[in-house]
Amino acid sequence: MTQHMVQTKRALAMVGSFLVIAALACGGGGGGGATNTPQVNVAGTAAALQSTADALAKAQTEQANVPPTAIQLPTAEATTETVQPTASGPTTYVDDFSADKGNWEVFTNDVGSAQISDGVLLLGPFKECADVGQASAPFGCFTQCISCGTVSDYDMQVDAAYISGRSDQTFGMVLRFQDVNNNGLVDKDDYYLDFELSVFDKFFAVYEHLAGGTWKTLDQRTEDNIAGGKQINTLRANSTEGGTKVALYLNGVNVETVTLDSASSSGTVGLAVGFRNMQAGFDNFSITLP
Ligand SMILES: [Ca+2]
Repeated sequence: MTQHMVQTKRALAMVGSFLVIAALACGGGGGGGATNTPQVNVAGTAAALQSTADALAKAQTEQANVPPTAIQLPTAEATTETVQPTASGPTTYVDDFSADKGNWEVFTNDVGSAQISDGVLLLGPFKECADVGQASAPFGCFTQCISCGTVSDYDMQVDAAYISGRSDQTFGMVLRFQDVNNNGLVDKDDYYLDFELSVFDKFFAVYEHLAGGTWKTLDQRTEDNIAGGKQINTLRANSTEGGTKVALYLNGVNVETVTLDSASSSGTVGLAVGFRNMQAGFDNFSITLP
């Protein structure tokens, strides 16, 4: 437990680092003041730079051909429009788990383990993380995506498969986690929401933990679209409207859409096994942020 907490604190410290890196990366497109800076290796940027150079050359030519009395200063609005960088679009972050790039909480201790190995994130088996839905002890059978940060609107997807242990347990995605006391566990005052499936009984469930200590099962239904055994199932969650609406998909089928209040509209995301004594594997994670 302690090691997990330490890992979590280390992990959270890295969130800030990633955000700084992300901000720098995002700012690269607008920081084109220095000419011929080679670090932005994007075809669209090169095309935009060429287009700008062409436009400047054209403008200079036109200015040279116009009598001085006819030159007009650009209006403030026109100037603003000219210097505005191209609006940034959605950012997609992907992880194929080919290596541990520091994007996830990884740990191995007496409680359980989350490890990146052979191109897969292996989660569990856990011994002491309690079970989802039980208020008697903090729940911790999950790993948070460090690099994803705290998010509201997102489109997240992952391939998941049962690996070993009790096959009638559930596993899936953490949709939202508000870790009030910052220990990486779902405690009484934390908000938590996940989306899990069982390959044995072929059902899915949406588990919610409310601040105050109450667990709720928002939905739990059989779903024929779930692939059984050790086959891969693709989970997707599309969180929209400021994080208050989350559409859930199993293998491309929208199986549930939950509505949340604004107090629950942001948090971290991750991967989970809902109960002890099971190991699940995850691959091809992606999340798109607006
Ligand atoms: Ca906590």
